[in-house]
Order: sequence, then C-alpha cells, then structure tokens
Amino acid sequence: MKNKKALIFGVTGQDGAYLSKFLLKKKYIVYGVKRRSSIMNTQRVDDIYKDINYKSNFVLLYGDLTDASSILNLIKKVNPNEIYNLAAQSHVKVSFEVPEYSADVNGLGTLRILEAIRSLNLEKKVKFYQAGTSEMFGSTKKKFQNEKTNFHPVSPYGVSKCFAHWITKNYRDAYGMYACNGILFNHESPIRGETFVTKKIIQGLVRIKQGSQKKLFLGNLYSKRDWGHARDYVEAMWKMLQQKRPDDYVIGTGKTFTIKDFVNRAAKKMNFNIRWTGVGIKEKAVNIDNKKIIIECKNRYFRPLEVDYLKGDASKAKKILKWVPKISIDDLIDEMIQHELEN
Ligand code: NAP
Ligand code: F7E
Repeated sequence: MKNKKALIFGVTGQDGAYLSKFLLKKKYIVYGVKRRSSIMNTQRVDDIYKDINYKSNFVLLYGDLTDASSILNLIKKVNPNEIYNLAAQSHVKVSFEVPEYSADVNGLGTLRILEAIRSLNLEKKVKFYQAGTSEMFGSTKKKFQNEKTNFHPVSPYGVSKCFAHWITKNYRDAYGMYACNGILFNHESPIRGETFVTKKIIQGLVRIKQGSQKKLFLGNLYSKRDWGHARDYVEAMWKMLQQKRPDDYVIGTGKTFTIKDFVNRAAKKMNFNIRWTGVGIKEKAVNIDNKKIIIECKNRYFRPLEVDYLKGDASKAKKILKWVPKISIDDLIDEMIQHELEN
C-alpha cells in the first residue's frame, strides 16, 4: 500500500512538531509548510532530520497563509490525502496588538486553503483539519463547554478562529468536503512557545532556582484553564480525519486550574517554599527560605478582555473517536521541568 501524504501548515509550531512525529510513526510522508524568516525557525523539527527512520519521509516547503498562490501551488504539488491547518498568529494577547494580521492569517488563511482545495477539484479527495480553540467560547458562563456551547469570543484571536470554524463548516456543508473543526482546549509541552504562561512559569522558576533570573512577572493569576498535553491532542486531530463522516469535536481534560494553582504546583515540585501576599496588581510571591520576592504582577501582562473560565467536556470525542487524555497536569509539569533543567 502507498504511504499516505499529509500537508501540515504550521509545522514549525508546537503542535506541528508533535503531529509530524505522530504521522511519521504511522508511515505517512509529511510535507511541512514553513514561512520564510530571517533566522532558521525549525528547532522543533530539527530532530526529525537527525532520525534515520524518518528523515526521508519529511519534507519542508516554503509557504505563507497570507499568500493564496503559495497555498494553491503547494496543494497542487503535494496532492495530499490530509491537510492539517495548524498555522496561526496564536497568541491571544498579541492579537490585540496585531488584530488585522491575526484575522488575515487565522481567518482568511483558513478560507484560502479551503478555496485552493475547491479550485483544484480536490474537495472529494482531500481531508481537512482546522485548528479551532476553546478561546471561541470566550465569556461563556457554562460550567463545561462542549460542541453545543455558544461561542462568545472576547479577543481578535477568538473572533478570527470563529470565522475559520464557520467557514470550514460552510465548505463541508456546501461542497461535501471532508472538513473537521477540532475545538481544542489549552495544550502545552516542553516545546510550548516561551510567552505562553505555562512555559513562562516553568522557565522562570527553573532560572530563579539556578540563580540566572531574579523575578518572574505575570498578569492575571485567577483565570482558569483546562490544560492538557500536546502529544495527546495531536492524536485527536488525526482521529478526526479517520472517521466515516467529518464532524467537529471538543478536546480537553475536563479539569480546570487557576494560573496561581499552576505556579503553586510547579513551585512545590521545585522545592520552593513560597507565600503569597498582597492583592490585585500588588500580589506577589515570596520565597520564605531567603525572604526574596520571586513573583510579581505587571499590568503589561493583563489583557483588555479576559477569558475567565474554561473547562472542556470531551465526551463526544471519547464516544466517537475513542479519545481520552492520557497525560495528567502533574506529569505535564514534571516533563516541562525536566526539559528545562536539561536545556
Ligand atoms: P504555535 O506554536 O504558535 O505555532 C503556530 C504555527 O503557525 C508556527 O509554525 C508558525 O510559524 C505558523 N504561522 C504563523 N503565521 C503563519 C503564516 N502567516 N503562514 C504560515 N505559517 C504561519 O501554535 P500551536 O500551539 O502549535 O497551535 C497550533 C494551532 O492550534 C494554532 O492554529 C493555534 O491557534 C491552535 N490552538 C492551539 C492551542 C494550544 O493550546 N496550543 C489550543 C487551541 C488551538 P513560525 O514558527 O514561523 O512562527
Ligand atoms: O494564557 C494568563 C492569561 O497565553 C493563559 C493559546 O495557545 O490557549 C492559548 O491561549 C492565561 C490567560 O494562553 C500571564 O491572562 C497570566 O488567562 O498561556 P496563555 P491562552 O491565552 O489561554 C488557547 C486555547 C489558544 O487557542 C491559544 O492559541 O494565563 N496569564 N500571566 C498570562 N498569560 C501569558 N501569556 N503571560 C503571562 O505573563
């Protein structure tokens, strides 16, 4: 049997790297799309090239979601069985600073891929995965969020992803495309981007422990997030494309923690003895052992609007995809700390 071909937009990102490795293990030929940058930005996938088992089935190609012709040419050239759209300006806070660009890449970029599939008459041949997000639920008041929960996005990022969600559904309904929306809650890993809160906390605490950083500055300590591991979540993406019919699925752990809970768990694992004092922007954490302040809050890390509470109900994925998260928050934190210490 011929190897299946997957085309991944966003291959240089956290999920792109995990998904590439997952698909290569399943004997796919993986074509990853990276955008041009002034320095090499392939660190997350460099190990694939060093792996004798996988390097010949892994190809990197240039492209950009803001450039429709590059997308069309790539799909024509690769003629993939499956396309995963993981490319995005994925930082919520940054989306308030570059709203138009975020909408262009995340919203119109998705439309550009769908339209390229249609123009090439591949709508009945290629399967498409869209990287949707729990940020689309935004200011929801529901205790658990699932596929039936209304979207109330509260950031340019969330709004742009709602467009991508609905246009994917529209192309599925209008043209009979096999197109799925994954609605994924936060998922982290040792290779998470450094400006996302989990990585920032782990990296900061390890550096403070080692003496190379004095303080960690954070924003809102009281928002709640449902955190899983990226390795588990890319498997769910693949499973969505292996069903009889295309559909949309929520992927989450069903557990939620505040940012402060995450700090406390990580600090305990690193043998920090901390005490919180103050309120609001004046809240801080003191290292009891040496009386030094190690965490403070800064206005610049707060957002104009916040998603206060997220907790995913992935029972549909459990029933249909037979998907359940395997890695707990404690195992995730342990792996992130270990990676940070080794690097
Ligand atoms: P990430 O680490 O930020 O990776 C984003 C990827 O998109 C990178 O490869 C980036 O390239 C690429 N990209 C950005 N702009 C592009 C453009 N104009 N053209 C082509 N590629 C572009 O994000 P992630 O955490 O892996 O997330 C993957 C996807 O899932 C994203 O769409 C994100 O919005 C969504 N999502 C993430 C989570 C989560 O918790 N991680 C949850 C739900 C949904 P560079 O390396 O060059 O920057
Ligand atoms: O923030 C709070 C912040 O930036 C989490 C993306 O992958 O997941 C991610 O979006 C929470 C927020 O992730 C800092 O206010 C406090 O409440 O790690 P984050 P996010 O905004 O939830 C969703 C599902 C996606 O789809 C996105 O692509 O932590 N917070 N202090 C902070 N956040 C950051 N970044 N930095 C801080 O200093």
